[in-house]
Amino acid sequence: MSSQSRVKDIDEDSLHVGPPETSAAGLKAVAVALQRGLEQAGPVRTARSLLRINQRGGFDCPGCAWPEPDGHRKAAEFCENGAKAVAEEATVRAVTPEWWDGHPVATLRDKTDYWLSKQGRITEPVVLRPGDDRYRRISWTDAFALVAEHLRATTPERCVFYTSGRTANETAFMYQLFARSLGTNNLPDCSNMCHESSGSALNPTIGIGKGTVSLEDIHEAKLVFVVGQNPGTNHPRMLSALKECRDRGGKIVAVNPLPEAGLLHFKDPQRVDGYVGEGATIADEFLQIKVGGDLALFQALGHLLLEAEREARGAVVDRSFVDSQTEGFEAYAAARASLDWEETERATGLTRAEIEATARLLAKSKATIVCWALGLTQQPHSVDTIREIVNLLLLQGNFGKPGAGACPVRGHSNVQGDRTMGIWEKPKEGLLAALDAEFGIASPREHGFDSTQTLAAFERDEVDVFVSLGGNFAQANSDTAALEAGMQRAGLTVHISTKPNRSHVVHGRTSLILPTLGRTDRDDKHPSGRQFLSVEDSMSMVHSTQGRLEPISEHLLAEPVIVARLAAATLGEGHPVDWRAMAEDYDVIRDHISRVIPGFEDFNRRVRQRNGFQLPNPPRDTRSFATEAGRARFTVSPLEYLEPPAGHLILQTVRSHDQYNTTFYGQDDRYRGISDGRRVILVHPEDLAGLGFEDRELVDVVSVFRGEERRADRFRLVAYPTARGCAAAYFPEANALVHRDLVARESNTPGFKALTVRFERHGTRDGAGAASVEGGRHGSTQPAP
Ligand SMILES: Nc1nc2c(c(=O)[nH]1)N[C@H]1C(S)=C(S)[C@@H](COP(=O)(O)OP(=O)(O)OC[C@H]3O[C@@H](n4cnc5c(=O)[nH]c(N)nc54)[C@H](O)[C@@H]3O)O[C@H]1N2
Ligand SMILES: Nc1nc2c(c(=O)[nH]1)N[C@H]1C(S)=C(S)[C@@H](COP(=O)(O)OP(=O)(O)OC[C@H]3O[C@@H](n4cnc5c(=O)[nH]c(N)nc54)[C@H](O)[C@@H]3O)O[C@H]1N2
Ligand SMILES: [Mo]
Repeated sequence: MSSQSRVKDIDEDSLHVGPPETSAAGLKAVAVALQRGLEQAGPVRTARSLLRINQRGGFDCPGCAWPEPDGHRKAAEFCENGAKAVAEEATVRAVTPEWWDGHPVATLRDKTDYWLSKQGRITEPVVLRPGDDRYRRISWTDAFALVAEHLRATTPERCVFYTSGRTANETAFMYQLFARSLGTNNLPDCSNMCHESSGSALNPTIGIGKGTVSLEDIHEAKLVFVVGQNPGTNHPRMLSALKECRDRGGKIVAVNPLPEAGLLHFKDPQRVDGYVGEGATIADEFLQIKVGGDLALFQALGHLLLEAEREARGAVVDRSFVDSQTEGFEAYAAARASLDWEETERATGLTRAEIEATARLLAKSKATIVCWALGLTQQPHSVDTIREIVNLLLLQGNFGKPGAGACPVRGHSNVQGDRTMGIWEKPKEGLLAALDAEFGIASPREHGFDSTQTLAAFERDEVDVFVSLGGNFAQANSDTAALEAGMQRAGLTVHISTKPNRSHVVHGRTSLILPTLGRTDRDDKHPSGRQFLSVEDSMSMVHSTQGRLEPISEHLLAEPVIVARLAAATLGEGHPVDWRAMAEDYDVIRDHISRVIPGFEDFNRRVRQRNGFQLPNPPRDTRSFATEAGRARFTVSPLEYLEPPAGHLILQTVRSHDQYNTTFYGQDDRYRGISDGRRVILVHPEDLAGLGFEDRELVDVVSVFRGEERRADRFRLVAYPTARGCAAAYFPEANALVHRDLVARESNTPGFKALTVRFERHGTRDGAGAASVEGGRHGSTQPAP
């Protein structure tokens, strides 16, 4: 057995709970980052990679989509979690064909994603054939031929091409071109589960599905809302921008059910004075809202702004902007003319005084930005909530002026770019027509599956081939048990991956794992020499990314090469697209993109500029709105919030400080004081008492949706200062509880932050002992390491 299989898996019985921290970053963050790097990659690779993160000519941090400052980059423009992401990829631990041979998949199904990922980087393609019990080595040529055989044996609408948002622009462009050449728009991606609600709200109201601010705007804003977001963990470099804003006199309002450390104080690890004391204050106001209460909050703020405007005409509402650039104001003003304060306080968990104080800050501010992330996107009424943010911004003319705008803070480092490149199950006609004209293909017009529809298609046995460009679909999506069972009935699953994960071991009847170069790896096996790729950040900046590290294995192929060879093998000689030319020289891909995707004209030259280039953004650039009416739209939504029945709480799911989505870097959720265990549910102490449970009690969790129940066993209750009536658990442990039909209206994004749950003392259920979905995969049943 190889040495790394001695990695100790999570043992839930070792759970440790201490007090939550009240400030983020600081010296500890630097120390943890370096230690993880040294453990995984050794000193030389750690130094080489950390010095190149987010530097010109270096690689884009695979951690998150927060932009890089373009004026003066610090020597190390990195954060603890970016460094951990890099260590995870730069590891020298190897998962070889011999490793797979020593680990039949049945044994791997008992492991957590922590253990799987810690085994290291996959070094060669492997296949698992029907009837076999483990993955075995396969040549690249045979692997591509096998996929081609399966794709050709079925019809395109039974094939699904999933993308995770780390995929670079060039790869994403080729991948969607491949799917459409084959004849399907089945292009679900992680953004279906992430910020889809933001796009669904922004596109029809402001004419673009992206944010409208730049990093400089955050610095210049007079007021920044940080709503439903935990930047200290998930976008740590954002804290520097918020601090800069405060240093220049701006105010910050944080809205969150959890008092997240990074929202309270920040110790700048780039500055010596950032190491001591409690750090700089981040939030001037912290609104500890109930999960799902934001729509009520933003409606109340709109009401109060209109009231303030009535008292001092012209002081609050930007009438000339509203009159010349928007429509729907009268209906909006009428809908917000009255307010039921009692219901607002119940929906938000906030007091009228708190909301009024926030409204005064807002009324006074001449430049406001609202930032938000998943706390707003994963609830039934998410799209309404985000439209309500747009209403507020429109009222005060907060578009197209410095320091103002909408800022959905994206997740995966290129999730926004993937959509720009055409990864979308509902493509616009313009894109398809441009593809057809450029390549002489006939793209299908029928819309494809998003991630939720893919889950349903798996359940109905309508998926023959599932190709996954990165990601861990089985763990990322809802209804884990049903999804895994469905995936296992598919004919072929293909995973283009860097590291082992759960999706590899709940595979289709035939399964392939195709190992690829990552962001940090050098990509130089091309006739025209070393290649680079490009990405788009949360603020629509496109720039190059190029790895420098020696790849862990000579057998790895770059993602564009894998996609090109898959396509060539499947579509055959006579196909009009020259896949090989694109794989040999990425400039060829970029030339195609420059003719197909608006905003990418002269791509090859502009991507080589010092800081790349910014994509056009009409609301920001020219205060114009490419909606149907050519104006920004006010909208009216009914009030909606989450109210659990008696004996139940609303459960939201969050990331720990030591994970990247379904990959766990470690077991230390430092800021929340929780370590060495993940099956926990954070509950307010008074709610615990009210429900008759005690801190640290072991419970089984039951979720309820439209009369159906889902169960997940053995979670530890932890008394925690969350908002009343609400609870929090980690993603993905809680995904087994999410019913597939619990989704946001319009965007179809799973309701990962809107579960209704109750607890049962572990083992006290009628007929206790019946296996439940996740019952077999908790620490205490792990085989001894
Ligand atoms: N280190 C690290 N970085 C990451 C990731 C990672 O896993 N690890 N993931 C990346 C990805 S793909 C994404 S999408 C982003 C995610 O970034 P975040 O959105 O910050 O991620 P979550 O952990 O889901 O945190 C959601 C936050 O919203 C709050 N919240 C929950 N419900 C509500 C609500 O109803 N109202 C309000 N106002 N707040 C609420 C939660 O308490 C929590 O603070 O991060 C990206 N960056
Ligand atoms: N309950 C709950 N569920 C959620 C969420 C939540 O907040 N709560 N958040 C949702 C969100 S926002 C998202 S974005 C999804 C995430 O869903 P995914 O994007 O599908 O999941 P990840 O965990 O980011 O994918 C990790 C895997 O990607 C592979 N990988 C890493 N780097 C590379 C690379 O460079 N190339 C390739 N080809 N592969 C690579 C590795 O094999 C690794 O195992 O999960 C969603 N699920
Ligand atoms: Mo995400």
